[in-house]
Amino acid sequence: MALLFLSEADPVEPWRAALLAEMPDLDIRVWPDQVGDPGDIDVAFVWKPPPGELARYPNLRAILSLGAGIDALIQDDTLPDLPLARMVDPSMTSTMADYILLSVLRHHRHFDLFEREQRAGRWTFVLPKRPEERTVGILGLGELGAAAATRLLDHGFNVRGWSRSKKTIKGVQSFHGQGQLDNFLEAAEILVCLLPLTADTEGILNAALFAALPKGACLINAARGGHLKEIDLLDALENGQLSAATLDVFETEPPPATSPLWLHERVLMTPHVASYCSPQTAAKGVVENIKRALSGKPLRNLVDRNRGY
Ligand code: NDP
Ligand code: OXD
Repeated sequence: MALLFLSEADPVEPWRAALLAEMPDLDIRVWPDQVGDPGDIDVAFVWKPPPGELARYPNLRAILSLGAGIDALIQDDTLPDLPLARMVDPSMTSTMADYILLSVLRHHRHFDLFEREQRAGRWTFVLPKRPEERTVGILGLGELGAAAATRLLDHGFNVRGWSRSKKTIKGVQSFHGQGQLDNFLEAAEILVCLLPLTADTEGILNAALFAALPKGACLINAARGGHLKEIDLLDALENGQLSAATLDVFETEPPPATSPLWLHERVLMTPHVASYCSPQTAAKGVVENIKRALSGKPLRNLVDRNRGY
């Protein structure tokens, strides 16, 4: 049994230690130098493999993603038609909930305003509302969205979420489907995007959606750059429909030096760090999936390729 480890973003050593602690006889082959015979590879554990690369392994049985979002993987037409699992990890879930709470509080407590006012040499005194008086809307109530919703609820915010199917999360108002999107948006003073990037959700953060939000709403996008029409965001910030944005993800990462987002006084950019997985907490689930792949059992956190997530 050999596992291909392929990522230019994740150092292998912490993964090697954590995976071997769970499965001491695992043969880990690190791409590109330690692959050996491609025919030896049973399972691939990957983040953004070069297009075409995974088609080179004739005995591959499953693909495990190092990331929660698998949009880049399934855009590769040559990706073998094998079971594909996305990453679900307690550390990833909890660091995302932290990021969303931090970003929501920054807007809710007017720190975005205070940062601008300080730079302008102005002492501007504004008191926030109570969290109970602030409605936060979350697009996507899956693994990450549901955890963020619960963290915000614990903090006293009024939380609503939108998903494909109806959800029952205590205290969270659930909206679902295209037909309920406008109702969901009409009260969302702070809008968080935690959707997967699919054909249905690409470009969803656009002028029409912004127009359905309360005037002066804030946007937090921690999902994918492809969800956002940047030009529409810039217009909405210009005309006051949106008052501020926090962006963790971009169409091109990093954005080109010419992007107006870099210096925009109402935009906070973070470098795709909203959440991160920890080999120590994720290894158990990865090894469980390796064993499932080897014994032909269905993978956990299996991606439905037709749905796109
Ligand atoms: P999940 O698959 O667990 O959840 C996705 C949610 O989106 C579900 O609630 C799903 O609805 C909903 N959804 C999907 N399509 C639609 C649609 N067309 N209309 C309405 N709702 C829809 O994903 P995760 O929570 O694990 O991750 C979400 C995304 O977060 C990832 O795909 C990735 O892009 C991003 N991400 C970003 C990171 C960062 O550091 N910035 C790190 C990790 C992930 P339903 O439940 O009904 O199926
Ligand atoms: C992602 C990740 O999907 O970092 O963005 O896992």
